[in-house]
Amino acid sequence: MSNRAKQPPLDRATIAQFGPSRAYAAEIRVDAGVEPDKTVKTHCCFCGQQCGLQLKVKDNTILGIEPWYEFPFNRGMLCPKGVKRYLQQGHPDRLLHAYEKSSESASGFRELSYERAISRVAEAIERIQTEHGRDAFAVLSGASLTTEKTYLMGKFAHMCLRTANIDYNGRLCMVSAAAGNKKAFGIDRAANPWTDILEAEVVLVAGANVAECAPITTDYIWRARDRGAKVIVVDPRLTPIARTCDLFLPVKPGRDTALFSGILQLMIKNDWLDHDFIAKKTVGFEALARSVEEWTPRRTAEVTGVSEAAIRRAAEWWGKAETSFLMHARGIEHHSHGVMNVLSAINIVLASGRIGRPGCGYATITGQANGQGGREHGQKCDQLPGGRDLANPEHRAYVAEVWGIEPEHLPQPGVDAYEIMRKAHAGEIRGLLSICFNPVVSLPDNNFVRAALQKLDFFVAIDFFLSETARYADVVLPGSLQEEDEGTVTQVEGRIVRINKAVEPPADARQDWRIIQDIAKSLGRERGLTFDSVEEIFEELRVASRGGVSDYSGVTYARIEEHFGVFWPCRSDALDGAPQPTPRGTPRLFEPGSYNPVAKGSGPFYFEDGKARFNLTPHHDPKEDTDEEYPIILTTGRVVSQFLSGNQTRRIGPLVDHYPEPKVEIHPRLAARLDIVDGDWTTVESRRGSCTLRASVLRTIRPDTVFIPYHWGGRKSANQLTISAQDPISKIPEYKVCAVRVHKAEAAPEYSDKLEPQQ
Ligand SMILES: Nc1nc2c(c(=O)[nH]1)N[C@H]1C(S)=C(S)[C@@H](COP(=O)(O)OP(=O)(O)OC[C@H]3O[C@@H](n4cnc5c(=O)[nH]c(N)nc54)[C@H](O)[C@@H]3O)O[C@H]1N2
Ligand SMILES: Nc1nc2c(c(=O)[nH]1)N[C@H]1C(S)=C(S)[C@@H](COP(=O)(O)OP(=O)(O)OC[C@H]3O[C@@H](n4cnc5c(=O)[nH]c(N)nc54)[C@H](O)[C@@H]3O)O[C@H]1N2
Ligand code: SF4
Ligand SMILES: [Mo]
Repeated sequence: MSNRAKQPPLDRATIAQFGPSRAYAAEIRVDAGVEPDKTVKTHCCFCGQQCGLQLKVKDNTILGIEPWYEFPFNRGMLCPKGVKRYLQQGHPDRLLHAYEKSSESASGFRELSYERAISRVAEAIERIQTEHGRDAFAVLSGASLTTEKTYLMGKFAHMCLRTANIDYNGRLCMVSAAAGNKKAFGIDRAANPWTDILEAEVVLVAGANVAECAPITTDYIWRARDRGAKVIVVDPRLTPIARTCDLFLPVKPGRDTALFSGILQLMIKNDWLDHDFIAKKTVGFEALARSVEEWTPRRTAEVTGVSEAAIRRAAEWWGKAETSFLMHARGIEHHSHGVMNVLSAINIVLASGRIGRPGCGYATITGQANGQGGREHGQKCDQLPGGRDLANPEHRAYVAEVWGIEPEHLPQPGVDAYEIMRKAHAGEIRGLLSICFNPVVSLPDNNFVRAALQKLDFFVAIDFFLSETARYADVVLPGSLQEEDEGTVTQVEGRIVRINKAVEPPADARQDWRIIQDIAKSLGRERGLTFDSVEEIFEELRVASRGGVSDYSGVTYARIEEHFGVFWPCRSDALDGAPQPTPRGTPRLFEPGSYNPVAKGSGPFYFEDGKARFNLTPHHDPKEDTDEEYPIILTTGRVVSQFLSGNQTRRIGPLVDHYPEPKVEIHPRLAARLDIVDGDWTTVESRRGSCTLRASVLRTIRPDTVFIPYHWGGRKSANQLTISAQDPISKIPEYKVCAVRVHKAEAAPEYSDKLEPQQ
């Protein structure tokens, strides 16, 4: 219960928080002097920080939020999105019923009963799989779903539909980091809890706009800085965190491998290395050392656009530090050589020996709410629960046994999310179920994606707001908001936390896992998909993950509640001869004696010999570099008040007011050359599409680069321009570099400044 003073009565300010337009005019039901029936401790539905907060609930309505000061990660702090998230519930755009496509209705859809919608989906699946084979029906899933749901989605695809083709939106997000971490450490998780940031002498932030995208992490970095840490930021833009750093390296987009190789070259030359660690705990250093010899400061400066002096200073600070923390995010990962970038960052961590100790850390910053848990339990195209591999016979046998099927029953690995679109376009995939994914906005070169969706025989989307993607669906099913269900998610540190249910889904809307089970039942293939509760799913997931790298077998809901989360791997008490798990699991990886199901030797890393791997990381230019025709680099990303495809945050008035429209960030020198002034309508063209937006002329970006945030659809979508080139290992798209030309628009576009939340 709130012990704060009562809120003032409904007033203009309160109404204003819903924003100006009807689309944002959520029913006014603010906490205006109303005492809630209950407050529910849970977590934010948006990013991977997974801030703890409390929802205030009265009569199945969320009135607002209260801080949850005791939750240790964010200690009550929230960013603007977390504060306003509750305005989604009861929003007039909320899908309350199932819909089917109809040419007779002006909206293009007509309502149908939930039961009829489910049987339409089942009939379509049956027909497509009978006529075209099981793999002709594909599934796209999402990492904003709870871990229980992601586990269920993998089981639904692999055991019920028996299709090879399931993949998820983390393909656009975490896969370069995941592949790099697995190659170097054998495990894919932040190596340290965030409290280790506070102990670091040097904090290196590469390709991460932490102040806008991982806001709570800013607090950790600033607290470290207050204790004397030096902060180094690598980004083509002077982001808010960069404005407060000690050393800024304004790298040219797509050149991070060269930069890290240059730093390593200086570390070797000056002997800023941990020889003991390298000898005892790693393999591959010699070959790497030879390969980076060519990365002299001069050459590194030429390729990266960062001054030699800055490179030398970064290497010296990093090289000489006693403790340090390196973190990176999509800025180095969204590339056709994203895995190489990640590996080159890991190389300088391993060479320093500063990992697996207090104050010595490394992490990739997880993006989506469950970007971590959502990539562990079988909704990736090559994966089974527990981080197991679909291609590995032992792994198949283990999971098949848990599921009570023969291993041959499991399909072989399928294709990635973008390849699913290519196969749809080619007519090989005929049907698609998409849940928690808005590919029409979020995939690169999205004119192609739209064309692919139009070729499908049948498409069903499960969402709570009609997304740009759901508009292409034959059937739309009303799923659940995060606050309408319970479960677990794994946040940025590898900490598994509890999502608690605050309200019931309205009208015909159903919890997502029930919808999936209803489809299975209607297909007559419900075996293994008859769970009665979310906890029952979790209990099975514990068994299915046991012995895998992502081992959750020792995690229980009660333990999570008791300890403000449990860090995986956490093995079951019940395993023969296993050590008792520490109640909080494994907050810091790679410590001597910490649980490791893979290493047979004495080393702490997740390979049989227990040793980490150095990897060779040759530099490659981006797939589409600039040329005379397209002379400017486009890079894309985020702003603080909008989230991902924007299907949620473009409906929250105060967030829209904060940043209503995408703008093109452009340096004054480039703007002057193009005769563009701040606020001018500006056309950005690539080989794939063009987009006219207002210019935001500012000094915080490299003059050879423009930046557009991608949270909008239709004609405002940055992904009309981006390239579908992918990393060969991780298959992540190259969102961070393509070539464009820029000019002042002849006239304002017809959509002008109008707010278009639902185009
Ligand atoms: N407000 C908000 N927060 C979010 C999200 C959101 O949509 N909105 N999304 C969440 C998700 S899913 C994710 S993945 C994370 C993403 O979090 P971030 O990765 O921090 O965000 P981005 O804006 O995608 O890119 C980060 C930075 O990379 C820089 N960059 C571009 N090209 C390069 C390059 O070649 N090298 C380097 N070193 N840097 C480069 C950009 O200038 C940008 O500042 O944020 C999460 N948090
Ligand atoms: N140009 C460019 N493009 C990018 C990026 C970039 O930096 N630049 N970043 C990429 C990254 S890192 C990411 S993560 C992707 C994200 O791309 P998407 O995953 O497509 O974006 P979301 O907005 O999360 O889409 C999720 C959809 O599911 C719905 N949804 C959310 N939660 C739930 C739920 O619990 N149940 C159900 N049923 N539905 C739910 C939302 O309403 C929304 O329509 O975008 C990528 N696209
Ligand atoms: S969006 Fe991320 S940082 Fe902001 S409140 Fe939610 S979880 Fe915390
Ligand atoms: Mo992401």
